[in-house]
Amino acid sequence: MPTALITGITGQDGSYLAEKLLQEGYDVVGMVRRTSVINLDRLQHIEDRITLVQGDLLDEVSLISVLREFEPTEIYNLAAMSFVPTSWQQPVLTGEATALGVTRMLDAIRMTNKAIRFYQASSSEMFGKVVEVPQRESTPFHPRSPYGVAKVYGHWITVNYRESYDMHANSGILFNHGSPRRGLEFVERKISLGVAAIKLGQAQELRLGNLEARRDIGFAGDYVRAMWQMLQQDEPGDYVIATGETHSIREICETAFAHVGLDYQDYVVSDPRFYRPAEVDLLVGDASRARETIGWEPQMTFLQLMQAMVDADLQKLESGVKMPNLVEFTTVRY
Ligand code: NAP
Ligand code: G4F
Repeated sequence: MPTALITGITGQDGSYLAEKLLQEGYDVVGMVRRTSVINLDRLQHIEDRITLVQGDLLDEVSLISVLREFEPTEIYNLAAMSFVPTSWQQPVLTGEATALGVTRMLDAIRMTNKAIRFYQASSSEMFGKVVEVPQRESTPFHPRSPYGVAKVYGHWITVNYRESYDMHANSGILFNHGSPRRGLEFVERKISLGVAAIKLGQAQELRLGNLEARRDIGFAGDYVRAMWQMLQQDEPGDYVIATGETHSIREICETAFAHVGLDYQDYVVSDPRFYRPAEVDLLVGDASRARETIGWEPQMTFLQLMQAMVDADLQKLESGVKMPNLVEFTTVRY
């Protein structure tokens, strides 16, 4: 059986990708960083079918030893400091993990086995202050946060290792994608959870930042399929993965509240504490290359995604799960 290594396996995408690779018949190895509490919530249902190993993108020695021990044929580098607001508070850490971490992994591959196929989790945040609409692979980058800058570095170092060392190094430029497993602080999950809490009488309002920003949002399960498809091609490349539709945060609220029969205007409060020092106003991707070259298409619509997320959060809260206070937890002091 082929072996695939996933960094960031404890994250949203890591869990969906692990499921996909198991279905495709891989031995799945997941790299997990050391934490004082082991958090494998997203992997509970497949924990006995995967191998977990300690390692950290900040530590190249750990990467080399994981590669030597497990000899993967494919590596999916999903690990990163992935929350944009935190990147202003922790810009150096963001650069170490999200940017230099990519070099550490690419170099570990170069030193152990150059034939390993590599996927880098690049981001539409690289387009930032967009210079064309929709954004495609050729659109110039203008990142608007330390996170976006770090992802631009990760993208270009991937391209450089491909060109310098003839490696099968791929950059997937993925637009926003959520799911019921999305981190609680990202806007579509914060909204689905807020709607569920309000519907059940556990909250009275939902405090958000800029409601006018627009995002192209798909389902994580569809997006991890694209990652796998990229590594099955004879030639490596860069691909935009997006739905081609864009929705404002206000529309996300409208959709999610309407699903439980409520009007968002009665509950949503725009709170300056959630505004960013520099905003990415409009993201909408053109995934034509992915459609034509690797045959990728999204399957879940925006409406289906938001409804599934609200339903999952209703179920979670009804079952008595306690959620953290998102206002205190994610308000960022710049
Ligand atoms: P996520 O849920 O935040 O998961 C991030 C993962 O990275 C977690 O497993 C985390 O481990 C791990 N990690 C962080 N720092 C690490 C380090 N120094 N060493 C090893 N592991 C580390 O993110 P996601 O939504 O699944 O996204 C996956 C990747 O795609 C990220 O690189 C993200 O930047 C990128 N991306 C995401 C989207 C999106 O909309 N979801 C779009 C474009 C690109 P812990 O569990 O220990 O924290
Ligand atoms: O959900 P967000 O925090 O996601 P953002 O910044 O677009 O980044 C996500 O997508 C990227 C791909 O484009 C990934 F690379 C990255 O790792 C991450 O997954 O914010 C989305 C928008 C922003 O414009 C923000 O200003 O929602 C706006 N927003 C309004 N109120 C809010 C809130 N965002 C958050 N997180 N919380 C709010 O209360």
